[in-house]
Amino acid sequence: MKNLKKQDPKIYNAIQAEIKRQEEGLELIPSEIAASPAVIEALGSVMTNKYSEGYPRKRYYGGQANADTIEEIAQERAKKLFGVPHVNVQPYSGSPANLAVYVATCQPGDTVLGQSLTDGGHLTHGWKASATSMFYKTIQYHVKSDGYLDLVEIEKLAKKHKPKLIWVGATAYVREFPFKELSRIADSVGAYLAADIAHIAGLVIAGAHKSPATYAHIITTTTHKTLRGPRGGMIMVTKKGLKKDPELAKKIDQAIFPRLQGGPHDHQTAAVAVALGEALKPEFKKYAFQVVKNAKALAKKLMQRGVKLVSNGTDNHMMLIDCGKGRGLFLQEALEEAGITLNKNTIPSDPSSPYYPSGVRLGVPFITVRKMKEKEMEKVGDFIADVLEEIKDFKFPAQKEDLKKEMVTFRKFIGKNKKIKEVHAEVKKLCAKFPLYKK
Ligand code: DSN
Repeated sequence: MKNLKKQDPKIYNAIQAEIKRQEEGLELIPSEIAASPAVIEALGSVMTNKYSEGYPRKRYYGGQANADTIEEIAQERAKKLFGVPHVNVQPYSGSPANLAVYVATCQPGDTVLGQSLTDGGHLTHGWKASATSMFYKTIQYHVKSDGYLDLVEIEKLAKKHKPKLIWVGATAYVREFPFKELSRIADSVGAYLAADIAHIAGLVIAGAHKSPATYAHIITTTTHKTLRGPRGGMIMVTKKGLKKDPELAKKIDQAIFPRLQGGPHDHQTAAVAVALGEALKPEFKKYAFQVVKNAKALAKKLMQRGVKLVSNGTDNHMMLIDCGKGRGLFLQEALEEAGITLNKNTIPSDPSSPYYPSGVRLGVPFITVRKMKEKEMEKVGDFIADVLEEIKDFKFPAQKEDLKKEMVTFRKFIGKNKKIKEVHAEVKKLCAKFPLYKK
């Protein structure tokens, strides 16, 4: 980065500080991962200079030979990995990809069924704060008290509201998605079934999680989570989707361009192609299965230490800790002080609110890419349990007005706490043994 260093030291220094933060800390946000240096090189390439509105060999600008090559390679690799006949690799990210599914399958005002945000669903699956609920009539389904999807409720809602589109997939769900059951429900009411596998895409292509390819009509994903690519999105149309509507692939492509987006981000497409190339290698399969083994090992350790997990474990790469009413923020901040990054999150039937939720969400893709295994997960589990133990006396105040004062006391406490400092030193020691980019 010699040019950046000379020209813009402020930005250069912030990037260097971020490299240090990622190298020295445990990144446990389940939607994050460390992309490979090859992916980052493609992302930082001159492909960012190009405009390519349209699709390969049908563009609105000249000079497309290389952009076409790149996009076609990305498409071919994705089709092979996911076992689908059609893919669009142009969505800027997951939310625009999901919006394109609405545009392709529904008319404004149509009914759509999706998992409630507070039960782990995504904003774009019809949550009230998302634009999807402004343009469509959105109905939300839930999980049961054991943390598993409530299939009885889903079927009831589908029969009652006759949705045009049903979403399966979530951002904070720790169990396998019942694609087959959801497909039966969607078929029984003539709805499209869209599987949003953003979180688990890497696990799906490796076979570490069931694939929705034979059950859903449409599959969406981001490319930057377990798939280990750059930020981006993809929409796939399955054989089943084309059978339901032979025009579906065309409708999806039109929804992305020209309806929702302009020129694709060619540098992003190049990096997606590189990541998909990596995912075709045998090492990727090993990594994906290790992700699940690591998550299960971490969940086991946490539960042995008395930490309460939603649904008592995990089937995928993530877990949810139930920290008690409104205490998610406390644990997030205390762990950050110890060099461990994760995010506060609602838990099913959360007694608090999305901004002051009662849980935290954590996952292992990032630390698995660093080559940490079950032995290290035991240590990570101890770090988390130790910090949770230190802050056990802090409760979410009964009166919300007292929160500001409580947070001042809490932040002073975690800033000075000896045990948290010790954990931080141990975190740094562990991370130094598993370098990320500094080999
Ligand atoms: N923000 C993503 C996540 O963290 O799961 C979902 O969009």
